[in-house]
Formats: sequence, C-alpha cells, structure tokens
Amino acid sequence: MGEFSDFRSDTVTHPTEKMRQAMAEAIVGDDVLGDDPTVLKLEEMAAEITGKEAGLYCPTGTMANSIAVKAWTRELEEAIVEARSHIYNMESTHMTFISRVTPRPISSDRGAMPPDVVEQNIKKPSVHIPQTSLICVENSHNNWSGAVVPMDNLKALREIADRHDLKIHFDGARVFNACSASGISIKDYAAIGDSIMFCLSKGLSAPVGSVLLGPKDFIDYGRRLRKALGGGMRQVGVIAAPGIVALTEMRDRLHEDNTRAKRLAEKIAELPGISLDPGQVETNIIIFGFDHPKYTIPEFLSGLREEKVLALATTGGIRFVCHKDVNNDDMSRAVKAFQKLLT
Ligand code: TLP
Repeated sequence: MGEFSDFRSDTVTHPTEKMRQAMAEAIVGDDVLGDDPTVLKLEEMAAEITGKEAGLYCPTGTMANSIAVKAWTRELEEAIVEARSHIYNMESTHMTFISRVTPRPISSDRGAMPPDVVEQNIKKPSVHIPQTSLICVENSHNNWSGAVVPMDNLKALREIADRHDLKIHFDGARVFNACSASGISIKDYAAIGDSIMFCLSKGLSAPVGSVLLGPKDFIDYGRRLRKALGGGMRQVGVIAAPGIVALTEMRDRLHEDNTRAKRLAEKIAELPGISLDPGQVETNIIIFGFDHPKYTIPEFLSGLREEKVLALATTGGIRFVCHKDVNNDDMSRAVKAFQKLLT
C-alpha cells in the first residue's frame, strides 16, 4: 500500500516490471515512415484480437475517438451519442471542434439507448436538417458506473445502422472489463462497431496509448488524420512495447478489479449519505450519489484525502475506480475512512 490509496481512475496504474523491461529493450524505428517494428506488432496484435482488418496506435483514447468521428462523418452531418457518454461530455467537444458535426444526445437505460428512439432520431438531410451518419456506443459505460451495455441492445443498434446505412463507432476504452464481466468475447463486441477503440492506459496498466481499429482504408485515412492532429510520434515503439505486454498479460486479471469494485460497493452502500445499488456495479467503476448533512461532495473528498484515500467527483456523484494498484489494504483503508467520516 502506498502513501495514498488512489481510486481516482484506473489511468493511475503503474507499468509492471515486465513493461519497463519491454520499454528498455524495444526495437524502434520512425513510425511516421511506417517502420517502427514494435508499433507494427502492437497494431497487428490488436487487429487480430478484435477481428478487425487494421489498427492504429494513438497517444490517447480521445485522439482515437476524434479520428474515428472525423473519418466517418462530414460537415453538415450529425452523430448520435448517448447522453452521458465520454465522447460527448468529456473529450473537449472534438465533435464540433475537429469534425464540425452536431452530436445528438439520446437518454438511455444505463448506457443502452432505446433502439426505437435512436431510429426516430435518424435524419435524412434537407435544406434545414443535417444528415445522421454515425452512432457512437460506449461499453463498459464510464459515467453509468461502469455498466455493461447488453449485447441485445448493441445488436439492435447494429441492425438499425445497417438498415439506414450508418456507421457505428464503439468507444471501448474499457471493453476488456466488459468482456470479463459479461463473458462476451472481444471479437463479438468489436463486430458491433465499424470501428472500435480501446485504451491500453487504463486497467491494462500500460503507461500510455490507445488503439483504433477498423477497415484498412479507414485506418489508412486515420493515419493521415493522426498526423494532422499532431499524433505522428516517430520512434514510439518505446511506449508501444508495454502495450504489447498489456494485451498479452493484463486482460486476464481484469476480473479482479471488477470483483473488488463490487465488494467495495457492498461495504459502503449502507452508510448514511450514500445512494448506491451494489447490484449495479458490474465492472471496476463505482459511482454513487452523495447527500450527507455534514459534508458537500468537495468536503467529503477532502476528508477522504486526509485519510489518504483519493477519489473524484463526477456526473451523478463520486467515482471510485478499482485497478491493479489498489490492493486489499487499500480497500480496508477506504472502508475505514468512509465509516469514520460518515457514521
Ligand atoms: N476517461 C478518463 C477521464 O477522462 C474521465 C477516466 O479517468 O475515466 N472513453 C472513455 C469511456 C473514457 O473513460 C476515457 C478516459 C476516454 C475515452 C479517453 O481516454 P484518454 O484519457 O486516453 O484520452
């Protein structure tokens, strides 16, 4: 256990020893010229795992999502997004800033957008109205407390997209946590999207990077967009190397994070001021409502910090994220801090 028990995000996970070794030994080349063997290996491996034709290593999930939206849309078009989605709420408006398309937010049942409502919102263009060209889905769903979006719902959206000749982009920042919780394979999830993005830098514990996957011509164009956005990173095998370790060795342990989150949720759910249904904690993210006579959310978070426990305020309350670098001692410290402050 470190000085702080850091539940702010799974982005705080540190690279494993094997990742550090892989970084030190990485064979590199100029990736903008297409000859960094480590990056090529990572992109091929990610394509193979997801069943997509090609992959593109990106510095961040936000850039991968930005590239996907830009590649699938044109100006005067609209993209359907889930109302609490990361792509719509937490990526500094790249849809309007970079792609110059209008996001059309749809309310959902814990990340699952009702197919009939999605279909009603698909627009054919007129002199007044933008054309819908893209649907974005997210799974697991960060701001819905890491919910796993049901496969039936995703399949229904895929059918609608096919019927109306739309593309689907799948924000799978934490898709491997969803795989672990649902038992559904990554290939089955990836098949829902024309493109999919996943992050190496979250529960998989690589220090940086995300991979965007899709058809070869989409990825070729995406490579040009990545350069235009300043993401041509030269000898980037040094940071792609831990991504290979992440994909090879870290997927199988994500169930531990999911289980820990459920256990933590069960321990805090009954405390005064907290509204949380532990049954709804399916993966590694716990979001609970907070309304306590003694503290506002910022006051409670600083109380936790004094007890060496870190968490973040988010849509719908307070967020705790379980990951490889919080162990049972960190869990006990968190539960004790909750009990001390709230009872
Ligand atoms: N999410 C981060 C913060 O931005 C909130 C986190 O700590 O959870 N899609 C989803 C679903 C995400 O949760 C995130 C990051 C991203 C995309 C963007 O990834 P990065 O941070 O690599 O740009």
